[in-house]
Amino acid sequence: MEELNYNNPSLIIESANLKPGKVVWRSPSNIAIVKYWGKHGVQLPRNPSVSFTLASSITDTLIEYQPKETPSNEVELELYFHSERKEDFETKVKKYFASLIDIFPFIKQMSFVIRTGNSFPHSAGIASSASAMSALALGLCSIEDELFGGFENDAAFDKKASYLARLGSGSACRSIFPTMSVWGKTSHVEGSSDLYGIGIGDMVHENFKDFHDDILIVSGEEKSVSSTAGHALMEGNPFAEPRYNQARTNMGKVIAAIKAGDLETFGKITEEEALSLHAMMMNSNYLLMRPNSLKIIELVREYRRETNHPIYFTLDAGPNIHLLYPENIMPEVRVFVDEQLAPLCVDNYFIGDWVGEGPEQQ
Ligand code: 2P0
Repeated sequence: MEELNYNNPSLIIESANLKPGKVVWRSPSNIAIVKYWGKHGVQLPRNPSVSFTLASSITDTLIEYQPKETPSNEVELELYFHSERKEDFETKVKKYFASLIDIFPFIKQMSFVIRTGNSFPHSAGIASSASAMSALALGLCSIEDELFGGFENDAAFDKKASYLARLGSGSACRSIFPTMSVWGKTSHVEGSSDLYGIGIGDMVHENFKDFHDDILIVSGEEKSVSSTAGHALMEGNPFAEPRYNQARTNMGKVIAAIKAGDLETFGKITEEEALSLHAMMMNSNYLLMRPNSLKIIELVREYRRETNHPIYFTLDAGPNIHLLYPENIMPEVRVFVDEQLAPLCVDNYFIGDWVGEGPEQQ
């Protein structure tokens, strides 16, 4: 595997130069087409994955830093989520920062206050780890940039941010780039790596660049199995190896379809991947779909048969349905969603999202 060592003992500030500062990043969530499900080592994927970067499902994160009153090896950090101290998330971020001290020794010299919030309601049941952890990783890279400079170019910055985001949450490393990203070594994409995501926007056919993702909220309940537990379950799953091979093969097929603008192949693989992910969970005795998830899937397939429209579903490791389709059929699809699918959602709620331009520094 590729060697990449970001450990850098020289990222320590002379105490005379320690000054307070702040950075703000807005970073999006992403939706996987070929799914990452199963990991090993330090946040390394068992198979490559590819995702759409979203536009409206975002996390805003402000990191304020100031010199510690007394230097120590402890991470000093307070975290406010939508203006309220959130201790469980704070503990997670503290651990994350502590794990990065060899890469960013300046973490030990500072005390941090993090103010963060999501555009989507907590009850939407959307995994926020991709947007949240990518925003934090970008923030830390910006602090490095402000204090030490030294990034050769934007690509070097993005690569490091993606690497660090991966250490926070695997899927987060795909949120750094516009349009679409690939994470995990695959012969089908040059430059791909298990260590960080790469942007593949330049190889995406026009047909996919204006895709919509209507996220249909079938249940707002907490996930019954966390991602960490879900990945771990793959270790004892007798279908794990065939599943990883299926994902590797699907990467080849879907990357070719993404380049060629082949909506049909794209759609077939997208749905197969979603159902295969859920089949893995069912094999571990978890049923993550709800009755309305299945009703929506049936309705989408029926609507596709009747209209011939390129409209496809996918799911994360939960009951909500992501409805993927191109902009040109949006007016018609929205009638279908409003009349037939929204009534199957909690309070008729869905989030109209679309393919996005990636993170922004504020
Ligand atoms: C994905 N998911 O590719 C897959 C599909 C959910 C279903 O990546 O343990 O939160 O933080 O590395 O990234 C969710 O897992 O897991 C996920 P960790 P993560 O988007």
